[in-house]
Amino acid sequence: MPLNWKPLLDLIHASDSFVLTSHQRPDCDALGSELGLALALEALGKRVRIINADPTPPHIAMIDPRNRIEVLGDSVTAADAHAADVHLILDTSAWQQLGPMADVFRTSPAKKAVIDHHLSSDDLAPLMLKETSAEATGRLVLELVEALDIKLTAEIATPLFYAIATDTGWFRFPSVNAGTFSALARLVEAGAKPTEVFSTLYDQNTLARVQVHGRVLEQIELAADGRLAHSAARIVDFEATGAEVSDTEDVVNRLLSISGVEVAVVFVELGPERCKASLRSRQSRDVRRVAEQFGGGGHAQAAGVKFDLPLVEAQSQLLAAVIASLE
Ligand SMILES: [Mn+2]
Repeated sequence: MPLNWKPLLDLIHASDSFVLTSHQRPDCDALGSELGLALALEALGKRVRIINADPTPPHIAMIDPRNRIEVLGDSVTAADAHAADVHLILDTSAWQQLGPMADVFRTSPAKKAVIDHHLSSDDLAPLMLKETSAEATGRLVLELVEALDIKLTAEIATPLFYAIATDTGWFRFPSVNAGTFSALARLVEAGAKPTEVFSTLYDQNTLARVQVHGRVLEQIELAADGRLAHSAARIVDFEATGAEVSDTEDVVNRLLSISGVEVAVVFVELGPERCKASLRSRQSRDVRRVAEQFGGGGHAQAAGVKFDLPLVEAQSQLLAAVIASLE
């Protein structure tokens, strides 16, 4: 990848203290990039704090075994962040995604740089190290660590493995190439353990979660000649299983795995006149446009809508719009 790391290497070598930040609702690429880079900079004798706007979600907390990521407003203030020589933003280049850290960053007297792979881009800092073809920010951090000539340890390699594995959907997204596997090989040689990473991420379901998925899968209906699959999790399903609404998060992807299905929708009943819907689609279809008709939004292949309507009413309106979009 043709990024010129020299200006950032110079900045790093000339500085002593660093604050690393990423986007709100941080994912494994955000957190893994922060942790990998923090440990690498510490290997150079630098002082590093990781300060995010949001806490690490509990289901990925094991990426940070020493619990060193701080949350703005909890143990750390804007003034603490301003005390650093350098402020680095990882895995976003949009002011909006920084939440309350945006103001901290804007008003900081620190030198600033961004390392990111997203398309959307504000001019956050004079030093923007962006490579939109990179499969993960973790991949760019690995390149930086190697450019700094720091020995990869298991501690540095493991969070970077989390970052690349999750941002590539475990090595299957179109961004993946031979270079991805060569980077992963270096991380595994350094001590990252794919089996352990996978297991800490995906073998942590509760019985209730698996059971509520079962109820959603049992009720799948096909429409539009098998091109639309839809189902619902009702209040009664939550009561029967003891599952939480958040337990239904990814079940919609199972509906999309049915051969011939182009759009999948899972409704979740939240109350007598309140529900939401998750939409997923294959690349030929854009579900964001359908979601936007009802005030929702998201991405072309993954969108969501909230309704202040009874479940049956929301179902008939949204499914009619999806079917119309398939014509
Ligand atoms: Mn990312």
